Amino acid sequence: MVTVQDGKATQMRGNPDNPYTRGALCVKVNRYLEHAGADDRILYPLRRVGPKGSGRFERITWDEALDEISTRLTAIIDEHGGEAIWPYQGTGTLGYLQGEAGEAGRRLWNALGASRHDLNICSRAGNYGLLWTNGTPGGMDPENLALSRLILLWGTNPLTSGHHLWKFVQDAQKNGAYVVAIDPIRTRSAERADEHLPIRPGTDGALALGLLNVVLSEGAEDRDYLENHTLGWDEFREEILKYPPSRVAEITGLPEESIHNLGRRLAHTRPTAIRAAQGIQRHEGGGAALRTLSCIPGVTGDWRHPGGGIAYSTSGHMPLTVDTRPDLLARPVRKLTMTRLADGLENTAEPVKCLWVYGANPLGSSPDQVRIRRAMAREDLFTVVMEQFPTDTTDYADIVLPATMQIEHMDLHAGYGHMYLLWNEPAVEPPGECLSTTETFRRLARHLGLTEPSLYDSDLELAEQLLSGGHPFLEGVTLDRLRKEGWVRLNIGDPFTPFADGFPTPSGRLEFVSARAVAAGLPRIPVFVPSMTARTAAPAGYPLTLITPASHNFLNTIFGNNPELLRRAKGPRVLLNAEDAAARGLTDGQRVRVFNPTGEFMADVEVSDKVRPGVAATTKGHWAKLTPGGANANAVVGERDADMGRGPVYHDNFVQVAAL
Ligand SMILES: Nc1nc2c(c(=O)[nH]1)N[C@H]1C(S)=C(S)[C@@H](COP(=O)(O)OP(=O)(O)OC[C@H]3O[C@@H](n4cnc5c(=O)[nH]c(N)nc54)[C@H](O)[C@@H]3O)O[C@H]1N2
Ligand SMILES: Nc1nc2c(c(=O)[nH]1)N[C@H]1C(S)=C(S)[C@@H](COP(=O)(O)OP(=O)(O)OC[C@H]3O[C@@H](n4cnc5c(=O)[nH]c(N)nc54)[C@H](O)[C@@H]3O)O[C@H]1N2
Ligand SMILES: [Mo]
Repeated sequence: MVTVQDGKATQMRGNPDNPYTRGALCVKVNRYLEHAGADDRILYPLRRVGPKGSGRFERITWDEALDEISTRLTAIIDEHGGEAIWPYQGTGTLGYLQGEAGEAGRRLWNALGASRHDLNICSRAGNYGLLWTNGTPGGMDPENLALSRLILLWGTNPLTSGHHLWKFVQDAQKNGAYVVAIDPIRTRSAERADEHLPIRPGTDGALALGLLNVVLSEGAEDRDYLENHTLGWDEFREEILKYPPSRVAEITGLPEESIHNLGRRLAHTRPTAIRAAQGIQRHEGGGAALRTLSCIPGVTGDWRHPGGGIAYSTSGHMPLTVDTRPDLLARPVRKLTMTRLADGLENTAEPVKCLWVYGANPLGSSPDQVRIRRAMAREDLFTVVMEQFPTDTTDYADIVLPATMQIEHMDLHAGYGHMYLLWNEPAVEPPGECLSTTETFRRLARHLGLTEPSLYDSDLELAEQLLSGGHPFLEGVTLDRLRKEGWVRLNIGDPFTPFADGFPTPSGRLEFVSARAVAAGLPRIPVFVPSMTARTAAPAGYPLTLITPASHNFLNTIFGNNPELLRRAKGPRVLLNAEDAAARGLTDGQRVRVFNPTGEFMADVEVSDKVRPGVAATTKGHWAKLTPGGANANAVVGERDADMGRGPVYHDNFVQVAAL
């Protein structure tokens, strides 16, 4: 809710009537209006005047910008074909109109024959893991955590990365639920849990099998559920039997007793909810980890009970129709992978000649910063960035187009942590000459002389199309109602029991054995796949596993230039256990290099018992150019793939830490 006086937004609050947020905003969004009016906001189209990377620009008009873009794009398409254009869309906004959920702009890219873009940077490996088992990445309604008796916060730190969920955890705790955080770091959330299991990174699949091993020893598997609702139990059971707690203790670095105890709790507590989010799957075994975790409710029968099951992302349940008009493509085109930007730009056989970045900040957020920086400096690469702020990435743009923020444009949102649709009505006029994503693409289409009518659909027309699919979850959900009420809960019943009528898998059952996984080259049943750092001996000289989760003060790299939030973040820090700090002669507060053969960044050491020996922890989100040394944590993250969907491996890299 935004209060506007004389055309200016003066106050922003959460709506206390909203059942999911109950009116609370987070540390970052509390400063949203300050951010929208910040001095460094980009207000006009810009053309580069200095060398790439210098961030030196001159102001130009929209017409000049669109002329230059049209000329360059047309020449590139004539000479190299449309596939030489890479529309690099990120998660800056998840909106269905202006952002990634609706693949904003894709109709125009299809009309131009541009390469497709696989936005796999966030949750892809886990999505697949769940898909093989349940047929969908969607699972529990996170609100139902309030009904759980045992909650496993598995590789997620909701008090930092999605604090609305915490109210439901607290409701459950008040009703006597036991909460366990499984995380190599003792996070804010772990501190408020009843128990913290400081697992060795990348070994979660083994823990899941070990817990199920105890469930079997207790004779607590739900035989009726296994018989009637699952596929392949006998085979999966054999796998579970290979992981007694003693073996799992060795793999995970957890005390055998803790595994026994939690296994017994899991065996005898219904309903049990597993909340796993994206953190756990940012490593080479991430997909397999989610696949294994998602089998737990199949064994315990938890899907029978509201408050039982696994909650990962709710986006898999969203019933909106996104029509990107693939029929506008004259012929099939290649798909380029978001997490492989350096590789993509280094490809000389089929070169990328135009990189079009929107809602993304690859120089801050994508893996292998050093190579990306080098590749983006290529003089023959025409780079356009639609942005709100002068980021690390805009510094390499040829043309920067000023973009609106949430309070200035229209959007339809769903989100990935709840079961509502939300309408975003613009509250104020855009400042300067900022344009929304949809309007920018409509103007570009006109400038290019394209006649396809669907490229000119208005925001309201697009919203109507999104709601037009006739999905049962949309019964009673109209655009009018959304605009009037602001948000509408999907028509899913309350409490929502997603698999009451079976699973959307080929067999209609929860699949321990998956023929589709086999067809994708994966094992028939979930097996433990350790991360790279858990699987291989550390290379000489780089003994520490670095994990780089969400910062409390930034949203990915968004807000990374807000002075107050930067101050609160206290600079990039790297947490080291006292043992690891002492072995390197490092003291608390000391500035250090964190490095490996991929690159290096600087940070201040925090000596802390929050991390286990062998693990170093920092956060994502710091802008490279605002950091000493000009690099952030992604300078040491390799461009490697997770086991499924080519997901990124942000929490799966070996490093060394040393004094400057
Ligand atoms: N404040 C804030 N909130 C955010 C974001 C932000 O940048 N800042 N980003 C948003 C986005 S885009 C996303 S995708 C979500 C992500 O939110 P989360 O899923 O919570 O993801 P992460 O912060 O990456 O990691 C969560 C936890 O996983 C732990 N972890 C790392 N590796 C392992 C492992 O191998 N096993 C286990 N068990 N735990 C592990 C980390 O220590 C960390 O505490 O957050 C969203 N919310
Ligand atoms: N080391 C490390 N790196 C990570 C992660 C990690 O855990 N560790 N997490 C990864 C995850 S989960 C994600 S989702 C990615 C995010 O990576 P990206 O998708 O690149 O997201 P951001 O870095 O937040 O950059 C988004 C940019 O979009 C801009 N923006 C916001 N709204 C709009 C809009 O409406 N229009 C336009 N044109 N621009 C807009 C913002 O100003 C911002 O600069 O980062 C990944 N990077
Ligand atoms: Mo994400």
